[in-house]
Amino acid sequence: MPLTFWGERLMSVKVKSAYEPLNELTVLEIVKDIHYFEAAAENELKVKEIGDGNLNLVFHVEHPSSQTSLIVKQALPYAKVVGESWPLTLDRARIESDALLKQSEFVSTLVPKIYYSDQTLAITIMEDLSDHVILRKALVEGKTYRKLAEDIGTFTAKMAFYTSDFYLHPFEKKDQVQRFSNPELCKITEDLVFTDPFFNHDTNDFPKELQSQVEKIWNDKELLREVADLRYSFLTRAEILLHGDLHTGSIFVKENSTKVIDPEFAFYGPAGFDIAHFFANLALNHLAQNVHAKEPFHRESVQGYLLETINKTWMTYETVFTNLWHEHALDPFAKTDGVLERFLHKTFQDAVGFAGCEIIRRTIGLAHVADLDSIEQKDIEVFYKKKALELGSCLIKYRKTFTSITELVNKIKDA
Ligand code: SR1
Ligand code: MG
Repeated sequence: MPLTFWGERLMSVKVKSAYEPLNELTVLEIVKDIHYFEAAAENELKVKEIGDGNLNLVFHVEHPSSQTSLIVKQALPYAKVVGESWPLTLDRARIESDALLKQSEFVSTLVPKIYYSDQTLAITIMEDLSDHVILRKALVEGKTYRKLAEDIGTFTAKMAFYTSDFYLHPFEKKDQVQRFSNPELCKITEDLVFTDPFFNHDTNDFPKELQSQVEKIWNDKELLREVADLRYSFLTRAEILLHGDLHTGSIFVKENSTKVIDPEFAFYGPAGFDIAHFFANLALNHLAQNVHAKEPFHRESVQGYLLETINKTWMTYETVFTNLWHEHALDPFAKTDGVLERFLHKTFQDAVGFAGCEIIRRTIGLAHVADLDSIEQKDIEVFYKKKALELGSCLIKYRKTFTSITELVNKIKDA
């Protein structure tokens, strides 16, 4: 199988002829084969497995004395979070490197650089971002980042516009839909976000103290009808190339820098989905700050920052998308009054509903968030999880009554 290499030193090398899970020794062999580091540095390389996500192996490779480093990410043929009983396609490594390449066309400063990718081994070798921290961890610690809203608003708006039918020729758009067909990873979202939490399913995970709140969700027919609509949108509306998993664990930050990582769930889906996941995870952190931020002044300031980030992200999204539309839209109705506004309005109301689903699944589904799970005192954890379920249900059921970002921000503030 031909290998692909991106970066300053273009080359084609064959590192392994068949898939095998890597370890610290085999990672070293591969890194040496691609000659990323100077030959003299190769005997001094240090390798460490640092993956703490649900699905993949992640190796950090460093040459300490020259302070050069890179990341080797390898997809495992199963979901690490569950084990070998949950097989999972290796094609997600191709999706991830293709999505990173596509994102680097439009938002190059907001994604890691790729140096090399190999479909046989299901690896992507990329820029080391260890001078950044994972946003979720930083937010739990009460840290704030000034550029975050503008960066995520820009990322989501540019990716939405440039990969949509408003910009692309219909043949190109349909080619891209095929290239990013990602059925197995979409199925995870269909099940874990849009199905299992709304039924008595064995993947769900919640404290017994939440049983009656959870049953209320399972029995709320009005809620279930709305979830069914949102789920159907996710299944059928191939509008834009989504990151597909844009929670705060998929974002690296440092002062004045934001990098969106891990687009292995990328696929063509409904435009409101990514921004919804960002909002939902900020909303969960906002709830959790009632516990994590002990000092009232600090709590008020961190929660204010989270709400302002949601507000500013949407305002940036609207502005960036609108400017691109006026400059570059090829759609025959682009200049018809109200067409853009209607698209943005629909995207926003969808986002409110998708955010509700994400909030509920992160509270009672298989994959939780540290923001709420790290609350040490059980009764307090349960109290805020109940609040999360109420907020999520309200966003899903009443999403069509939300007409502005201020209304969403106020709802999260009052949760
Ligand atoms: C089995 S994967 C569980 C979750 O981790 C990923 O980051 C996605 O959010 C997925 O739903
Ligand atoms: Mg991930």
